[in-house]
Amino acid sequence: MLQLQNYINGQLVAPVAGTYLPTIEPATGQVYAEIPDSSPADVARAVTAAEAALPTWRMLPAEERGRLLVRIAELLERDLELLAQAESLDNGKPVSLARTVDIPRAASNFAFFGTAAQHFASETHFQEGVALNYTVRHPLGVVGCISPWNLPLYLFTWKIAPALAAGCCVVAKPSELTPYTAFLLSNLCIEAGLPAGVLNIVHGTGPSAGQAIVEHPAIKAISFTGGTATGAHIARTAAPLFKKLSLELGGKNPNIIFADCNLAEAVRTSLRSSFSNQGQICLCGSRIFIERPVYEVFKTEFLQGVAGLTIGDPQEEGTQQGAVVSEAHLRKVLGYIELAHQEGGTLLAGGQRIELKGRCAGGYFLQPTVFEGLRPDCRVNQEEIFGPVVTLTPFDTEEEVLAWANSTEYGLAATVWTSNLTRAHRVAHALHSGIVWINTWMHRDLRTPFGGMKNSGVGREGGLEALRFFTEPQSITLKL
Ligand code: TXE
Repeated sequence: MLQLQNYINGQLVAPVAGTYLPTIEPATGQVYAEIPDSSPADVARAVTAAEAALPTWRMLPAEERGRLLVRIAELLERDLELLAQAESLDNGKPVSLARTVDIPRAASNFAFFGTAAQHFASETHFQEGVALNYTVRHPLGVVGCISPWNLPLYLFTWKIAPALAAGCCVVAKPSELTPYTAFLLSNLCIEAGLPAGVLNIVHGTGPSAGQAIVEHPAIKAISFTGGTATGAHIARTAAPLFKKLSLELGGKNPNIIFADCNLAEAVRTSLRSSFSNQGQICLCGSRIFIERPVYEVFKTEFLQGVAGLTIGDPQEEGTQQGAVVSEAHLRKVLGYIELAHQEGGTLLAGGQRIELKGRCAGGYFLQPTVFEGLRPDCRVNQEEIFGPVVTLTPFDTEEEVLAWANSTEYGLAATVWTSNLTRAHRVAHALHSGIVWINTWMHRDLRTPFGGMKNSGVGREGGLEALRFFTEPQSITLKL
């Protein structure tokens, strides 16, 4: 059986305690590999290696650091097919999605921050005849990056690349549910010639390896993406240690469809924003609000689209819907479907687990599910389900839909569909949401600030925001 190893001090190493955890292929329910069940001792080794590498790495010119990151991007592109297959195996997502979204984006993350480091500038404040104030941005030091299972390599590299570009050394942990592409990345870092200790990848569970990263006194910052409850726990642990925190947490994103929009485009894109990656993207829209005059036509066309989705073995080319990530997650999502019935919802599509035949007989497949008739304040419309389940709700006025859109504890992303430019901006500004897409979804420019309001997180990733996060500003004043 495939056995993954930690990547510490430039080498692939076994965990100190010698214990491993099974990892399961969601499409089959079968164990396909084992991963180090790392303990605080492994994290301590990784931190020691990172501290030793730091003085040289931070003093390297940004151009040289950038060249290494760009080299890693090239290797990710070279191995795109292998990595896409691995991501699909590990996560249950369609291989076509991994090939077109996850892996290309992981390569872009390295290429983007490899070059961004050379464009990073700090501020100067000149007081005429009195003083010159300037800001130096020092790398923070050794930082921790903890990522989730839904977009494994995509989100792992989204944290690691800016940290390395900023001159930090990194101890990173991928989700224990999806460790495979992070392991393959270790090999590519070795091949690229990344100096030993600059990046260390420790596998294992949240309560053991993850907690040790958050608690380690030499780790200056934590960049975390995951569930809101875990984020709150990490904040409680890190706050008394005065660590810098970037938390990208859950969402319960609204799609607002006004009657004057391009309806065909809104239906097509809403299908993607509802069910891409089996609805397991923090940016997925799960509450679809439709202006009443077009409610019935939207509903009919949307349901036709849902009926046309191909669900099956993620490794088959035509598959659009793969498996959800784990049995526990499948149960969680099924629990919300049951709750939607209890809360008085009308099931319009799906609602059941799917039992496939053959290779995928034991896999965690779920029908894309649509409900209507649920109150905007019910639990199904307030809590993050993070699966292929959406609700449709008609609305009559802009005020009403804004109140509903803003009524959850989350504020990550929203989409607005309208051809009225004035309304588009007015509604966007009124949404309590870190990201608003108008007539599109998941359109990403890596320079823009990425993150959520309210319980969707603290801080922003992306572009200069990420480089600022991983650096410590120092203000220096020279009297003239
Ligand atoms: O994520 P966790 P889970 C949401 C989604 C999902 C729910 C729970 O609603 O159903 O969260 O998912 C590590 N110290 N999202 O439980 O636990 C863990 O090992 C340090 C939204 O699977 O948040 C993994 O690497 N680390 C989301 C990472 O945290 C800890 C993506 C995320 O796992 C830790 C994923 C600890 N004490 C889930 N405990 C998004 N925003 O995209 C766990 N971890």
